[in-house]
Amino acid sequence: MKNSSATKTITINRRELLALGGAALGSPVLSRAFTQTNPFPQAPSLEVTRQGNVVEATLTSAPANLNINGKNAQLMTYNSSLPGSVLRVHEGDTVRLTYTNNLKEVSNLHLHGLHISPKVDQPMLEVKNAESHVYGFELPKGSSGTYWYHPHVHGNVATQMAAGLVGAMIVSGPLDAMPELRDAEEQVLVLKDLALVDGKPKEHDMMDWMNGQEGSLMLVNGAFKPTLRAAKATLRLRIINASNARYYNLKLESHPFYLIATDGGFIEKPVALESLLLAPGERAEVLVQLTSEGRFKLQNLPYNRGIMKMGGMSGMGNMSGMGGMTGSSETQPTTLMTVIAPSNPKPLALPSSLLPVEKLDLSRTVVTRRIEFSEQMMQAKFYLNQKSFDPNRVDFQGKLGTLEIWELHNKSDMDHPFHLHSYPFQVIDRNGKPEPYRAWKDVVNLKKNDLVRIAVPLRDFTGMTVYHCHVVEHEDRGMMGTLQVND
Ligand SMILES: [Cu+2]
Repeated sequence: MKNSSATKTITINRRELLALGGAALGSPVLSRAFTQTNPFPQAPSLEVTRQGNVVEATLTSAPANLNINGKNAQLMTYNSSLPGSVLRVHEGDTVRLTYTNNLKEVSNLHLHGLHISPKVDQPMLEVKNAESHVYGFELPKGSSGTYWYHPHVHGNVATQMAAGLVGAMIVSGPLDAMPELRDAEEQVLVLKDLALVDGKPKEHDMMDWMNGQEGSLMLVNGAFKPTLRAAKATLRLRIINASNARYYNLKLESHPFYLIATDGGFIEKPVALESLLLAPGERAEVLVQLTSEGRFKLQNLPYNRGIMKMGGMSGMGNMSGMGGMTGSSETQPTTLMTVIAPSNPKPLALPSSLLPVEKLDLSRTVVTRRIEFSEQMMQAKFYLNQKSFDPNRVDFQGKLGTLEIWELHNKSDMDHPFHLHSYPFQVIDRNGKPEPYRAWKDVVNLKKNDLVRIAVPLRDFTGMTVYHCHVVEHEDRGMMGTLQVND
């Protein structure tokens, strides 16, 4: 959130309240003072200039002091806010995004999830201090959905994201006009945890590099446990896991989620879910039907991703600063935010169908590749096919316009979320079990021993890009490979 009065809380103690007189007790103003100490901050929109379908915007990464949960924090931000402002664009738009780096270290932008050329979304590009780079691209038809942006310079990703460099990107499209979606209350939820020590991002220690760093401040749009007073009885939540390593296993009290979109946009019809697991980098859009008045907690349920625990770590190097600051893998549900339903809520009907998702013809597959995930935990080294990332090595060469199957095999002891840039894929099956619905994805989680098969159409763009684990510490420590797509 902006460093403004947005985080100001209204506090009033019992004596002051009594002094105001008993008659005031039931007044809406006072009850709000008690229930809404941290208002839900709407993710601000990035200012854009639009001429027809040409959109221009600027993003600047720089150090900034922000008020996080009532305390000053020295972070790295896009345009001085946490999260960065939402870039809102439309299918078919031509976007000209000028990125300026005012950090004292190299950075760049990754436009996570967009099907755009790797020559634009260049993972190896380095934008130095005080330099700018223009990202120019066109948003393909059918790409409406929830995306995000973050840095991608190998070796700097984990520390820069841990310092706050994340932001949302929303591509709208024709389907958003259907009444069941248009008339819902849309909210963007950027889930970003922070590990702060003395108001600064905690320095990564060995455990952080091994497990990926989790922060005990689990923020929603930069706010700690905010309260959303819903104006409408149907919510459309666009949820982004923008955390370095934390998994979110979400549940809203007394309400199922109706999944309508995954990483790459709409699915064919809503799918009811009791809980929703989002690995780092993943997104989902869900509808929530608030059918009764009340306050409902959005909780993060415990999820075991197989991380190394302190107990087994005697004799390790620098373990300082662990304690409460690295709140990893909670064993109890944690409240992320609270939703207050409107009075006399009458939710909209669910859409009966959304968007057809292309059925890929797997008989046309030209190559089947295999990627094995492994780790040397004690050295915090992570490998794909026994190799550490080398930007000068081409790991896979693909042919433009062909369909590939990739077999992702997790032979390590912890979960790894696999991410491929520029080319969205579909999950075919997991350990031989077909996926329950068709969806475009750019992140898929691999549990220990999982063998997940994905179908990867190499469409529209040639160039060199990367695939990697989206626990960004693992990416920085080698768990990344290169894909060269040729004519
Ligand atoms: Cu990983």
